[in-house]
Amino acid sequence: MTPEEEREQQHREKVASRLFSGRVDFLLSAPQLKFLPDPIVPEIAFCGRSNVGKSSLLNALTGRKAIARASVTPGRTQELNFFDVGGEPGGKPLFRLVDMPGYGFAKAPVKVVERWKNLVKSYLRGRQVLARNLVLVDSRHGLKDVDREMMKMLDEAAVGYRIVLTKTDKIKASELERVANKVAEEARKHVAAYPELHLTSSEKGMGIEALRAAVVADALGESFFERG
Ligand SMILES: Nc1nc2c(ncn2[C@@H]2O[C@H](COP(=O)(O)OP(=O)(O)OP(=O)(O)O)[C@@H](O)[C@H]2O)c(=O)[nH]1
Ligand SMILES: [Mg+2]
Repeated sequence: MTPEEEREQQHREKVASRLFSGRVDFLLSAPQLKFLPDPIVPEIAFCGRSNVGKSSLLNALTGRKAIARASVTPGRTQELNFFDVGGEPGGKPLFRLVDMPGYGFAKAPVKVVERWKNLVKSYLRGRQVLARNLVLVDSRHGLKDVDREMMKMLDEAAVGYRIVLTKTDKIKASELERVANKVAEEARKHVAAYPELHLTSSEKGMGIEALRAAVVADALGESFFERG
């Protein structure tokens, strides 16, 4: 990055962090499609395998310790959970974050898994206001077949997504580089995937500010950062 680009990026991160330090409210949990909120603002969805760190990342981005668990069983999201970001409390938000149930949860009964899967798929395929997906991948494990399946589905639905490596505090830098290169190489074969990966740790804060800026840009456009 040139010094000019670096200043611009710092500005974007500052604007995004200020937005997230304002209003973030839990809106509702939707166990079925018919309970989705009216599609009135852009939405950014968090998907990924069970336990990959979706709810933790949502907490880290919003700077709230446990907002993504306010209304759900700890550590196991079972519904689509919507959060209003920006705007006046009680009024129309600027955009929404959507915490999703994880896929590939082996211990859940088959019927329950099928129900979550259908809910997630229907939402991802049919939601007009869905601006972007974050596909979370555990940095220790890299891509698994269930992730590839999800990415293929998003490619087909033509829903753009960012791949976010999580829990980077848990592995060595050399190992992280190896996994990141491998995932990036595979991502290039997926038409709807962003070429650059996000390396994050919700625990240590790594990559969180940059991801905040990316999420705000995806939801509201680059013009939101314009000075003046
Ligand atoms: N060390 C470390 N642990 C993390 C990080 N992010 C999440 N975890 C831990 O990983 C576990 C799962 O995190 P969740 O955020 O509940 O994962 P999830 O993807 O929402 O899980 P489901 O809702 O079941 O799909 C928790 O014990 C977290 O504390 C991280 O960046 N670093
Ligand atoms: Mg969760």
